Amino acid sequence: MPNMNKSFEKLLNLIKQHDIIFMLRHKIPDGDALGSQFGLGTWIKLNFPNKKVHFVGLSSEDRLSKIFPKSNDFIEIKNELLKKSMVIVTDTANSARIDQGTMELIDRVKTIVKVDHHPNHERYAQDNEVVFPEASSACEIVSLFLKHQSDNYKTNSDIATYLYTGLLTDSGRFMFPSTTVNTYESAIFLLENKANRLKVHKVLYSHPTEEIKLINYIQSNFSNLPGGVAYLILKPEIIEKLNLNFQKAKNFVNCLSAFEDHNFWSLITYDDVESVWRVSLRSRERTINHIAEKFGGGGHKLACATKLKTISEVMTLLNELSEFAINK
Ligand SMILES: [Mn+2]
Repeated sequence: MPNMNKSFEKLLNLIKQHDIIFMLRHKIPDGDALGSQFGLGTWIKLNFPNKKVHFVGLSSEDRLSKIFPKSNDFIEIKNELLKKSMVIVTDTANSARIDQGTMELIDRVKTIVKVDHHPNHERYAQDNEVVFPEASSACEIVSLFLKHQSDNYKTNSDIATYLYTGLLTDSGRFMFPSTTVNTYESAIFLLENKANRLKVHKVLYSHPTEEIKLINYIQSNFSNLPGGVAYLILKPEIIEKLNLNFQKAKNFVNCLSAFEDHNFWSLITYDDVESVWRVSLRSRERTINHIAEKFGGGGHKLACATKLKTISEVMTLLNELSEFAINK
């Protein structure tokens, strides 16, 4: 990837220059957000034991908490200390998505760094960017960074396990088209450093009964639109009946990918916190994030999302996706 080594050198120098480092990630964190946050932060702690590293974010009790330690709410520290500290935000394209972080905070710290693989629309870290949209995951970028430094710095089994988790989830077990030689190289490096594969696989790929029931429900009740578009509007009462919540439920969008006729698929869940319908969109091959963007959302070329107020807006989007699907 272009300029990767140069960015890596810059990141290492920035880490060396700061004694207080806050690791941040996006809201409702997935395996990649947590993996990159804890992977990089734990590596800094291991190799620079005199530095203070804080892991910031709202903790939640879900399956991923079997792999990752707890995060802390933002610790209010004195302004003069804040002025000397650095914030590293991983896996987060825009500042509004930062968990527990605001632009106000960012303005108060000395340095802010962005480590990310989303399209770089908002340059909230200005020149301090380690951003490679070609990478399958933020964990891939962090893994390659650690590998690049491996002659002089250590990586341990915990760090490798955190990063391996995000590498698997964001690449769909190496099956998404974003998977490249770099993804496998990262995996080799993490396995060499004793990533705990059995633990990660058990947490990620065996499910509690209610989740299996949800997968069965989604796979049995979706609708189709012309062009190979499959979708399901998941009513809140279904999620409730299964004792799940929308945050968990929306992660199951990809169970619609198992059908060979589906070129595009979408799972729509009701977010009762923000009172909006969350629309997750996926595509097997063709770029669709312009459609999410047109409806106020965004994301990756083949995996993107938006939030809409009404079902009729959702249907407008899905019909537009179907139009797009028909017109090759
Ligand atoms: Mn990611």
